[in-house]
Amino acid sequence: MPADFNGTWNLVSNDNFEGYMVALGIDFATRKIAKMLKPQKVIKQEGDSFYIHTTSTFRDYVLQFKVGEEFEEDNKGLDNRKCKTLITWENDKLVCVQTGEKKNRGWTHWLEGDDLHLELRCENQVCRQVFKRA
Ligand code: ECB
Repeated sequence: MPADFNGTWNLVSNDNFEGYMVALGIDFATRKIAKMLKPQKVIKQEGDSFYIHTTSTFRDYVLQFKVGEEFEEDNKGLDNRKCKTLITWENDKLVCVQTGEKKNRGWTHWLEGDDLHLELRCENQVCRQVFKRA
């Protein structure tokens, strides 16, 4: 039985989101707004099928996938670059590789105590986000 990420989660910390956005080429004005946000994640998980809705007052992003099945991701409303995306289990961690124009792009989700962790990677930048149950 893999980890259970189901729930509604609120962002409580967001380390180096600025560096991650710069690596993605997000413009200054958008970064200024984006770094003020406190996004919420709604995660629905049934076995290896996932629905992750990241919501904020500024932009929303929905990702639906099955673990182990590569798909094309459009990153609409984020950097808008298309990637070939593959998410796999590494023990109880959900590891995403986003293959495309940007090197070393991807993310990892895991649970630690009552917290949801998300590490976002692009090129040489790592952003660390922590969420608590709403
Ligand atoms: C959708 C809320 C954040 C909106 C930020 C708006 C503009 C900044 C543009 C690009 C920055 C790149 C990413 C934003 C950070 C978080 C959004 C979702 C990150 C993500 O891919 O989460 C995964 C794992 O939970 C599911 O899509």
